[in-house]
Amino acid sequence: MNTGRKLLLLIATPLAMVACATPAAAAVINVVKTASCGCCGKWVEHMRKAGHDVRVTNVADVTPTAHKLGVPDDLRSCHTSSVGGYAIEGHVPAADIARLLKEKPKAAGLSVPGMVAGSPGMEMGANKPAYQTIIFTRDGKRKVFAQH
Ligand SMILES: [Cu+2]
Repeated sequence: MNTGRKLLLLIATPLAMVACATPAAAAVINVVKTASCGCCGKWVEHMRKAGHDVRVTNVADVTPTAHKLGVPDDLRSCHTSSVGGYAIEGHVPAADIARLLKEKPKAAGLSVPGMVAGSPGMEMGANKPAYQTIIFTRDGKRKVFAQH
């Protein structure tokens, strides 16, 4: 290898590493789930693939965390996360979270209520019913944030 190429590699390699480690939407996401929840783990993988720093805490019961973060009971799912001061309930797609963090609306968080087939972490082949991501506030207001 000639000196010129070596030099180029020395410069290019750290740049490439920085580009991989810090995508634009990278954030710290704290996930609270039960140890036995398989689809929760798959959602964690989905978020990690999107470049986020996902930190998982396993608990016996997710409900106290969901209540603390202001998730209404009828919008509950299998796991509760927090990112940038927002609650993220259930299998919310990474793209919705990126938009939330960019737009920073006045809200408590996002939810994909229940366990919708076809949402990230709930892939079931061709079974992909339409579903909505709901945005909600602490005082009980909610509306559709995204249609999938
Ligand atoms: Cu789930």
